[in-house]
Amino acid sequence: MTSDTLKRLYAKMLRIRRIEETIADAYPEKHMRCPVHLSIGQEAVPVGLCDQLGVRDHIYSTHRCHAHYLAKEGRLPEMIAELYGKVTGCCKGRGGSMHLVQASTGMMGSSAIVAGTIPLAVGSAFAMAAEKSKLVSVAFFGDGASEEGIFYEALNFASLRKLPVIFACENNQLATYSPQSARQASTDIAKRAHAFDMASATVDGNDVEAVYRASEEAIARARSGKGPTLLEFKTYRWRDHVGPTFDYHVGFRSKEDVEEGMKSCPIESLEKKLLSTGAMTAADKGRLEDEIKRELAAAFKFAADSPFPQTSEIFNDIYA
Ligand SMILES: Cc1ncc(C[n+]2csc(CCOP(=O)(O)OP(=O)(O)O)c2C)c(N)n1
Repeated sequence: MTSDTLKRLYAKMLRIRRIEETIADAYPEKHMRCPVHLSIGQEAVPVGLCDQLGVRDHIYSTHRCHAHYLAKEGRLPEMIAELYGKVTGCCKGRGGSMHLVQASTGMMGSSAIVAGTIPLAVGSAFAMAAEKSKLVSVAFFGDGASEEGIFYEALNFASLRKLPVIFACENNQLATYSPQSARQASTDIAKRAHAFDMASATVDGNDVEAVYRASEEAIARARSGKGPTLLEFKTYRWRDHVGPTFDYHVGFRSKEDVEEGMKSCPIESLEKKLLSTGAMTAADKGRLEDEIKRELAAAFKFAADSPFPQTSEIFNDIYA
């Protein structure tokens, strides 16, 4: 991979990390009155995959959707405004953190119903195939979602029709506070594709280069009409399942466990590589940090200055 590509991936991961850290820091101010599920530690997956998608390719996400929205070039001010419940938010302030949608950038939906968006991604791929468009649809979901029946129905239909869809499982080894090994008879999620004659791979989800390469292959397979791929990215969630802090108090993992997990930080490892090869200097990194800070300050100001929706609009944009 060229150093330009690596620097771009690094910058995207760092930006998402800083955005989520800022959300965590600002959360106690109570301007964001929705639950937040942070992806801190998991940035390599959305960045390595979405970097190779075009604006017309579709992605679908979950309750943990900030990183997906941002990696797909979702606009930051509209995301923060959405978290503030403001009318300028990407869902007019009606969705909050778990329901980020921005059709213009190909972020087609996210939902708190575990596995709920997997069939929607298959539906997009069905339409893309019918239109012979060479577009790709991606379903991001967690290891917990792979326990839902709809996951298997979606795999079957996608493989049967050779649809251009990528099932991107972010296996952070936890569903709320329950470890994967306590819930699943086999923890090898990628292997489940075999039952449907589907291509699959297990990938180090903390290594953005590995994510990029595996995604490149899956995207090429989808665009050339050869069908879906199930990618299982092994990664690690640093913060609490929900909320801005950590979850040591819950008792299922210790501070030491989390510190061990943090050693595979996708950003730190790439940063070391870029600095040691001279592809990036400390001054370059400083400039990047300053740029992100300025962007964040402007986005939070935009959210704070925006109006709330009018009560009279409450029945707009709903099915009834
Ligand atoms: C259908 C359904 N069942 C249960 C829940 C409650 N719930 C919310 S998040 C979550 C865990 C999801 O774990 P995973 O899919 O691994 O995603 P992660 O939170 O690790 O990103 C559960 C069980 C829900 N929202 N929807």
